[in-house]
Amino acid sequence: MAKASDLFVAALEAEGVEYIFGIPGEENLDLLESLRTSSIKLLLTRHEQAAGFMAATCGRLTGRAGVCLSTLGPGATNLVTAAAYAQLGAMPMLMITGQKPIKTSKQGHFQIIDVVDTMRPLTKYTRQIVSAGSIPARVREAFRRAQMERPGAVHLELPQDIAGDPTDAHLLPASYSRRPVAESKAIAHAARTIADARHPLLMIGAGANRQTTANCLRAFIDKLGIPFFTTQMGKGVLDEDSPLWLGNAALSDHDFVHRAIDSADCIVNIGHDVIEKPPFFMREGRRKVIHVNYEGAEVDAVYFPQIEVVGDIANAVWQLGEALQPQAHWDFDFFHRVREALATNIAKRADDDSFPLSGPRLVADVRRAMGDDDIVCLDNGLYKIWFARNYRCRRPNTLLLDNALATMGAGLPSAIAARIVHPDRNVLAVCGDGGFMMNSQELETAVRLGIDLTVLLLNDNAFGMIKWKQRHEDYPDFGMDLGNPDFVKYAESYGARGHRPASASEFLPLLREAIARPGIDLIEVPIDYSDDDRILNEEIPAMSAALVDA
Ligand SMILES: Cc1ncc(C[n+]2csc(CCOP(=O)(O)OP(=O)(O)O)c2C)c(N)n1
Repeated sequence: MAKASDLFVAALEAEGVEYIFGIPGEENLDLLESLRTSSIKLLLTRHEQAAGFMAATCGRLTGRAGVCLSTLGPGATNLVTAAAYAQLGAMPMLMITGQKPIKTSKQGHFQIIDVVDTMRPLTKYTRQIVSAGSIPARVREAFRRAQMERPGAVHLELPQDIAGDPTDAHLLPASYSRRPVAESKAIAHAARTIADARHPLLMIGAGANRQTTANCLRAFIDKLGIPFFTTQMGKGVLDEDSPLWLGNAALSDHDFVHRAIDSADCIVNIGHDVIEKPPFFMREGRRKVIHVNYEGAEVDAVYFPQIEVVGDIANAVWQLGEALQPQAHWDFDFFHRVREALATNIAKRADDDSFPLSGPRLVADVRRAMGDDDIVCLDNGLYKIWFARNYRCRRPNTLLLDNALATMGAGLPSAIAARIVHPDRNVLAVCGDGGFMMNSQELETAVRLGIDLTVLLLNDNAFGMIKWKQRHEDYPDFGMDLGNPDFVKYAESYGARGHRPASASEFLPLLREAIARPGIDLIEVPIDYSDDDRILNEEIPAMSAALVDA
């Protein structure tokens, strides 16, 4: 007979779990003891929310469920935002929570909330383990659900008394399974529609960044020469230095890329996830939208594709590539003019030496400092628009941003997780002063774990993104300004290094040194968003309109 918690941990090992992020409570003590002697590393964090963000990011980068742990009640409710983050962002993640004994308990209702039901709208699967014998099936099913398309969050509650029970149950082997592929008539119909179009365009979405679709997509565009743009979470699937890259749909409308979208008569949406902010507005009429994804399109007022190709994305792209030849009547001239205009526009502000730093200069310098495989992890703030728009990714999943829950507070935890998954790559967290302070305590986690990391802290002493929207909507300035600690001293108090450049030209050398140095460096960069509204809402729309009129 084995102890239930030992069997539980053996089941996690069999699923390939290498580490668990979290904070235990007394209800997890059996599980903790079983972990102590296992191959799995327990990585303590300073807040369960951060543990969840880390686990979700591990899932996002590996395709295998990242695992986090908390106690019952307050620990479990602290996981709620991370559950939503994983669920909306399609990141495979397992949350394990403890619970008071369920057979007899001397503690009444102390600390008890219904965690299983709390997690129901935020997960694909949430179960209490009611007997030791059910552990193998529950754990296997949790991983299967978390990892299958569309991936997301799952939750298992292991009550204290069940964890200590004896059991003779055996683990269940994983099944061999392949994703279904798109049916040949759907492929033929889509291929005919693309071939018949005059200005076809590809859109690469979040789903294409999950599985290995990059090789098939590269072969597809190399053969056919069809230009592409991306959603925020589709960035990096294809090299954005490609002459076929037309930009990112980071803004809602009127950027250069939207002029290309407006003139396309067929858009092939590869891996579009409706959870992302709509990358373009649908139009009734002649323009055809083809949905290529693991699942059918969820139709709503902002998304109603006419053709659906449902099945494994890489296979669908390969089949489409086989079925198509470049067509003499395809006309991409306007798209190429859009690309040149965007490139000129991005280059124009890349050396802006105003200080506090501007968003475009910041992004240009980060790109100069980071290698092709290095990873930038964004928190959530106004700078996200500049990164999505101006940062050209060269490899899949090298700009981790959240255009799904779009939560603040995930920048630093996701960067810690990215470095754990990829210790051979440089990792940079980019946070606003607002978002950073939501999980800044994880600097201690990073220092304790000996993680090499650079943190860019963009300081405008405000909730800049909302301040921008407030100003744009002509409200008076109210409720947005913050006081802040001395971030250099704050970093130093954790045992990290703190820096603050005094001019635009000091920033890049400082960043390069920080990236090259082991340990943790925090660079506080004063940032100026005061011109962003004019640039994003007046200058760019006017310039892109001129392109159409030309
Ligand atoms: C957890 C959470 N709370 C509130 C918001 C709403 N929100 C979005 S961006 C933002 C301001 C972010 O400020 P900061 O991190 O300083 O970045 P900045 O925009 O100033 O660069 C707020 C409050 C959110 N997305 N997530």
